[in-house]
Amino acid sequence: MPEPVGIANLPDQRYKIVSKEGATFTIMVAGESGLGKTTYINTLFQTSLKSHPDPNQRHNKFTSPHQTVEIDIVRAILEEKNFKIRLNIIDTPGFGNNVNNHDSWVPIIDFIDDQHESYMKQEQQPSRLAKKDLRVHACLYFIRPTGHSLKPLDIEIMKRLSTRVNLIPVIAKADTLSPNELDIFKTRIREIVEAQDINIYTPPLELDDPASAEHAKQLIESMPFAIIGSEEEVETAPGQYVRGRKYPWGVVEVENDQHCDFKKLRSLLLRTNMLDLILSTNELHFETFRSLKLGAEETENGPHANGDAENGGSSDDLTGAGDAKGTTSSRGKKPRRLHNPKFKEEEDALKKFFTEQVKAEEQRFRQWETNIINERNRLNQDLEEMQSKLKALEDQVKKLQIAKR
Ligand SMILES: Nc1nc2c(ncn2[C@@H]2O[C@H](COP(=O)(O)OP(=O)(O)OP(=O)(O)O)[C@@H](O)[C@H]2O)c(=O)[nH]1
Ligand SMILES: [Mg+2]
Repeated sequence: MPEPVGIANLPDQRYKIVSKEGATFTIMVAGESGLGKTTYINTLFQTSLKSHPDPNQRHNKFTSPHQTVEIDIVRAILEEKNFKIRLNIIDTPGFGNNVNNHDSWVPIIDFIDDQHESYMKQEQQPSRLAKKDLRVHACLYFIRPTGHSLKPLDIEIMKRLSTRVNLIPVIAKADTLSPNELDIFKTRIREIVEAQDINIYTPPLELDDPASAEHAKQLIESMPFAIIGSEEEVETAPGQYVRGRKYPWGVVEVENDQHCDFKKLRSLLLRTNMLDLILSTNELHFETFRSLKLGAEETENGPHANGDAENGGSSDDLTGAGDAKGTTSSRGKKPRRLHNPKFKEEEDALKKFFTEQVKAEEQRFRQWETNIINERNRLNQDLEEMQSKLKALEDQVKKLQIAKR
């Protein structure tokens, strides 16, 4: 890396914890298409860590030539002094261009869940071999710099992400908003995040260390971070080049705190909060995933069941707690949906949809029943009127017949 990231500057204790085996750190970028996710990755590491796809190899020539088309993992080793970090950067295809946007972001959620699941399976193996760990420690969610509000799609995706990973919302292409617009936009996003109960990552305030508490406070106040990405260096003064974007009216500098929050976010990710992101992923998100999954198994098996059906079974299912107990159950293969929090969410949504449909149908049926009863009453009334008319006519006929005689 051209620039030291400062991991060696971590406080001593943290340094020891992480440096024993080095650390694995995984960052994911997600958000609508064309917001500069791939560019950001390259800006963060000041190199073309990631090449943009070849436009000629794309299936759909109508989309932007740089568009990322599949989930893409770039691996790198960060080294500083004798300190090593295995870094994984997960670039995801942007969504928001399609008619059915649902399909385009489900793979991202799946990816996150699958990594938790894969890690959980490895933990349950007796082997002490180094685990392959691609659990996402920080997910940067790119928000379009509209200056207005968050889209319902953003809210929905952020909600789902925030229950799974450390979610860090960022305002993309901050150079397209004026400082005033940016302030208003930030406030609005913070309000929506709060109102919608979206659980975004908040750096912990370590009150016993005033300097780091102050830094954390600044980071919290800057959320959502406004970022600018650029893969080029531009000239600010003769012979002086910086990362930035050149406009007719001047240059916006990526690493200038007056222009955007790029440096703050980089510091959070690669220096001050890397360890907290790693630990909270393990202690909060991974544990939530694990207990949801085991909870689902328990519910299914009953509290006393050993549930070892998967031991020799499907690779889809988890080798659950039953593995340790070593008993064999005659239970068949469990449906996977009960094991995965994502499916639980979908199941709940389906249940809600189904209940609403049933209610609507019931309502329709009641209305139809009322209409039929009304119609029957009307017809009965008509019939009675006709009958009395008929009776009157018959009486008239009788009278006439008597008169004739
Ligand atoms: N003005 C401005 N343009 C940017 C910024 N970052 C990236 N861009 C431009 O936006 C375009 C899209 O950038 P990408 O990095 O390919 O966007 P992406 O989010 O990876 O897009 P997908 O792969 O389709 O999801 C490119 O032309 C970039 O040069 C920024 O901070 N400001
Ligand atoms: Mg991309």
